[in-house]
Amino acid sequence: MRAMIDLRSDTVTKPTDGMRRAMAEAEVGDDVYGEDPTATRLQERAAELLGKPAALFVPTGTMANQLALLCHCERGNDVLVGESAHCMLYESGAGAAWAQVNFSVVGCGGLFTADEMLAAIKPHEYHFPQTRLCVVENTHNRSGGRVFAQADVVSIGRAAHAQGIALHIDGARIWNAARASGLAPSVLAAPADSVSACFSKGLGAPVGSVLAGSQDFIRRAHRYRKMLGGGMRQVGVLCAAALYALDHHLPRLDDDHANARRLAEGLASLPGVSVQLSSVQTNIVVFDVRSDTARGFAERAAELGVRVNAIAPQRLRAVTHLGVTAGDIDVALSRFSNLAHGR
Ligand code: TLP
Repeated sequence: MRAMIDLRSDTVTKPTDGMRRAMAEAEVGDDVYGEDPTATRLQERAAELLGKPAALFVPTGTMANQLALLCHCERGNDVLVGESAHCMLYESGAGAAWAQVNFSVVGCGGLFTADEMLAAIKPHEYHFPQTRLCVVENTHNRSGGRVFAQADVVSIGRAAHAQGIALHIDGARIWNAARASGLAPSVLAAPADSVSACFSKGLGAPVGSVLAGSQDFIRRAHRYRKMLGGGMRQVGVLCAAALYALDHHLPRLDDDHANARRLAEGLASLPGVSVQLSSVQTNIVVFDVRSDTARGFAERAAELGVRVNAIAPQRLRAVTHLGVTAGDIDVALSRFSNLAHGR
């Protein structure tokens, strides 16, 4: 039987043997009592990497983003986001349910400039929701893993702060943005008041994200985490996987980026398939199909042994990760080629 090549997401990775050993050997304690040394170590390490005074381990990127909304905003506040932002569109309405915020989309395509952000701020007049927060998603998932130009993030941060608006970076894939831009995560996060980052995507840990910010911000986030049922006990088992990922899996993200490019170039050469190659900057490839629906294409691809996600009627997403080699990409391309040629 041919092996399935799973390109649906970088969340599908399984912990490596080394990571499992690190988890098994983790020193643990009850983190609700603040007594898990591995959790403490990870939080300190993440805070340092992201250049913030404090950090909090959370189970998911969704919880990290939602804690940020809860900490920065009051009910009814306006949050400026790029098109198709994860915290607006893919968190099951949590922003409306918990922080109870209003989202306004800035610009087109997910990335935006300070001028576009300034134009979206609501007037200080009682008909309008008051803009309190801006969220930059770096890399931007839905637009194909594109990296924000750092000069834009710096200008957005300055402009937001001058208007009394906070900046949060949804850095679920900030590690990919760092490798692709050559800038340290702390530099990428510097313009922001808070930043979230995931260990369970390209870094290959089974569970876990982190939220970083000021001491006071993290103290408040810690309370909200508890309220949402995210107070965890011997969580060092999971934090050990994240620490292992930080020690071993950061530079290899370059392989994922090279594999994504290889995949994108191969897909672009197939009949009925189009890819905007300039958008392929990290480990995500968004592509369009003409002669089939995206859903139909995904179903037939799965029958041939490649899994991808349909994300719009004619649009699909493929994501490279540590479970996929350059050889797998070539196999995936030959299966896609059979599909595109109706073989
Ligand atoms: N993204 C997942 C799905 O939810 C779509 C994926 O497969 O890409 N921010 C960004 C930018 C994300 O891409 C994701 C997950 C999250 C936050 C949420 O992370 P989790 O899944 O850990 O809650």
